[in-house]
Amino acid sequence: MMPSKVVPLKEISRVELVSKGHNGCPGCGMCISLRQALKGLGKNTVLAIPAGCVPVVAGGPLPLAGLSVPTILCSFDATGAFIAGIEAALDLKGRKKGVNVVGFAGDGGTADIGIQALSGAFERRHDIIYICYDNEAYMNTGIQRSGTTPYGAWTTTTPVGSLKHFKRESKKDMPRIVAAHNPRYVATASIAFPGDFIGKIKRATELGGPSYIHVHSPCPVGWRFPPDKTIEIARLAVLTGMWRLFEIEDGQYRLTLKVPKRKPVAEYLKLQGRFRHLTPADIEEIQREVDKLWEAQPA
Ligand SMILES: Cc1ncc(C[n+]2csc(CCOP(=O)(O)OP(=O)(O)O)c2C)c(N)n1
Ligand code: SF4
Repeated sequence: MMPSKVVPLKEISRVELVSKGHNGCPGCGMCISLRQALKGLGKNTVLAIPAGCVPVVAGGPLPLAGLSVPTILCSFDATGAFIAGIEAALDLKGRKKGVNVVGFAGDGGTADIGIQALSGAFERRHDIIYICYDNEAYMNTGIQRSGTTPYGAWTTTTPVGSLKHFKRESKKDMPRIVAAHNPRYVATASIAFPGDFIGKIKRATELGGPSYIHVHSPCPVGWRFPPDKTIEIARLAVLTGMWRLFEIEDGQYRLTLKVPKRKPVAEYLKLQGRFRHLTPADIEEIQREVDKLWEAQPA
């Protein structure tokens, strides 16, 4: 296994493949994920994006918005099938060399409705890169719960009134589900660690897929925090152990960021309105679960 290399900040590409003036919300973590991902991928990339917030950025009014790579808007449930088909067609025409075929989909489009197409594409071992931006809910249609919404969170389908109906189920572990397909590469990433994220994207492009990268992407609108806190919250997710940075290359696991002394999860939770209703006992419960998960997983 060759570990991915953290790209030093001054070596990150200055080329902007996401246009200025797009329609994404201020402080949107998904927009930052997309911008960072494309800096790692470069312009020889074909992108498939399903319904969700990402088409808002890719398909705004010209000439203000758009992406400077060929992009196809695919159906919500079929990102995996679209990129598999694009890759097969490029191969047939002898035009695949040097081209990254990439799906960039939300957690709803990946962990819930798109999981079958993703699983099929990975089982058939297509040379593709699938990036899931995880804003932990269906944001574009109004903040509904998804399989990756964490335990304890308010969403419009896990509402909190006098009865506390917050999300009772834990976060679906999508990277491990994909890892069970034995792809070339699986990694998690965070927009607060762009050098690590871009290094992992580059590793995926070198390997020749299938590769999967799951990037944690805070959403100020759905998580209820001011737009200037996006990176602070993304960083706290990692430093509290709520989000873990690792990679698995050809089955070999490696933690890519060691956190010697994790901060209390309360520091992460208290900055977000979606967790405002939690009692100290609820927070202790979340802390216990994070500790258990951290101890159970390889270091
Ligand atoms: C088959 C199908 N079902 C439902 C929808 C409606 N829909 C559009 S975007 C979306 C939510 C997408 O959520 P996610 O993938 O998490 O991306 P986000 O909106 O958070 O960016 C839904 C349910 C659709 N377009 N197609
Ligand atoms: S709702 Fe959230 S994910 Fe969607 S564009 Fe706005 S900040 Fe980004």
